[in-house]
Amino acid sequence: MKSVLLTVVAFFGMAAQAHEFHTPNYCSTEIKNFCAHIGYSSQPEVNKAFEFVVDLVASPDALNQVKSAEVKLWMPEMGHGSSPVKIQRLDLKHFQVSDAFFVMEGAWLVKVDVKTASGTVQIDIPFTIK
Ligand SMILES: [Cu+2]
Repeated sequence: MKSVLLTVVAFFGMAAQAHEFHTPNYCSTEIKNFCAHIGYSSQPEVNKAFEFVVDLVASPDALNQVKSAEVKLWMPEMGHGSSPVKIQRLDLKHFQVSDAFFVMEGAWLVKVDVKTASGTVQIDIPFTIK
């Protein structure tokens, strides 16, 4: 039974990593060594529902303090966002995001708000839509 459980954990751990594309890591400007990137399997297209996974990169202690996360899509040069996304936690460090609509080409930020026991960690992940 224990080995079955370990196999299942290993499988989902791998599945969460199995993305063809990744952004670099970007880190909180306030909390040291708390970073994140996104992974995705197909390239985003304007106005088409896009799915990606937010992968938090932090110490095990920090990850254990994470309660939830929120994601917003924002176009800083133009001062507008997009419709709310769906977000679901997959495991300690991975969050599945769906219904993400980049409504125009250009420079976007995937704004990640990580809610922890001691406050919110903000991480902006630049993401360009061509
Ligand atoms: Cu815009």
